[in-house]
Amino acid sequence: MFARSFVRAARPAASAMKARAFSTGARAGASAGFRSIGKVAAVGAVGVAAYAYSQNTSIHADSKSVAGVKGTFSERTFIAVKPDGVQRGLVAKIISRFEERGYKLVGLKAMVPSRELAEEHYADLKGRPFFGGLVDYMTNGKAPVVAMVWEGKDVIRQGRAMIGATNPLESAPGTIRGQYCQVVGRNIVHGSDSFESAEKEIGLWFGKAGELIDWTPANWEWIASDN
Ligand code: DAT
Ligand code: MG
Repeated sequence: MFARSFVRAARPAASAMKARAFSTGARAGASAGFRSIGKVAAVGAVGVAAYAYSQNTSIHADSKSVAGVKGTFSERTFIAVKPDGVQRGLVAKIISRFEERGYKLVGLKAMVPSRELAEEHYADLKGRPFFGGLVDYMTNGKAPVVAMVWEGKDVIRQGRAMIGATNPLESAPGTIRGQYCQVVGRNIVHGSDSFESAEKEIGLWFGKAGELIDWTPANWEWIASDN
């Protein structure tokens, strides 16, 4: 209990954190912590969980980005089921892809974003002819956006691969868009395209303290241990 409330208290608002760079020491420390989880497996499940939890808490230190540490198990990405995906009842299927891959859900909420949030989220597309329509469809309230943060090894790049190409007609079969979509304007899901985008997007959508939950899956060593 104490550890949990300590984490909450120690975690600054995401918007404040996103501008901060990590120190090399913090980066190395966090990644070393996750790598060594396998070494303590012999201590027993309780010991592993306690050890992993204490390591997880360290990734929320003031020196750390909301997108975790790039290239480690703490890397995080922002994934969103857009209103068309929610209307079509595909939320569970999209969550399952990430869950079954062994990625960890650390943030989840349904919301109708403000125009301001949607415009900032898609700021790189401002000036494109479809920008107004894109913002309208994301914000009109005909269905919410289901916003998520997923955590795990290489999750930003892997998330993009799992989602597929922007234009569903070019998305590989078996990707989310390649399986469920036909049109670029209704491609049902968003995923951060880089570490910098993940930092920005997680900060935008999960900017309040306490919105991201740190936890350790009970089967963690079966997903993350190496030989
Ligand atoms: P992605 O969502 O794969 O990162 P993006 O960042 O280029 O792709 O564009 C964001 C969203 O904007 C995209 O998922 C759907 C919409 N969009 C992109 N290009 C479009 C186009 N030519 N016409 C209509 N909507 C488009
Ligand atoms: Mg994009």
